[in-house]
Amino acid sequence: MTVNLWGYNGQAPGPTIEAVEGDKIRVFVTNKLPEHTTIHWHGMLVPNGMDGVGGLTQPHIPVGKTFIYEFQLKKSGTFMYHPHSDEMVQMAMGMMGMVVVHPRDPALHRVNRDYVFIMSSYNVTPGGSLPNVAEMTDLTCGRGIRAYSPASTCCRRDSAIACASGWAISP
Ligand SMILES: [Cu+2]
Repeated sequence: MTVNLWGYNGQAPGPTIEAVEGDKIRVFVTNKLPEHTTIHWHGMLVPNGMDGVGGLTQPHIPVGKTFIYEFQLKKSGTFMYHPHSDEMVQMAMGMMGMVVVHPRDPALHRVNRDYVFIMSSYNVTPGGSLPNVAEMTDLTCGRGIRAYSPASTCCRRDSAIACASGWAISP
């Protein structure tokens, strides 16, 4: 079965961004969708202008244009990114991804390997190739507590995403 989704760098969910606490990251977002978009950094402490809420903290990124997000990673943890621009449609089309910020101090929460899972469901009619974006497929999944921060601006569809991290602890 092949389903046409929207995503990042040709994939949905988008690539996992990994960096270290204290690093400054720069993300170039070129909008190749048929409508405007943004990226919101779910649960992350970022300057207001980098928070990605279209029409509120920044202008929507028009079709064909590039916006550069640049901010320092203030805290370690596992986070999400997704649009806050027609988000019900764009997330239902697959636009979401994860950010793993490793602690600056490797002795903090020492792990051998960090696994990230992102799960979402799509309602695709048999024989079809597009998700039905009007279908609310949420409320069946849990949410990883490390991926949620009450400080972030959040959208209802976030409950459609189950985020979890697994850690292989050294003996
Ligand atoms: Cu969110």
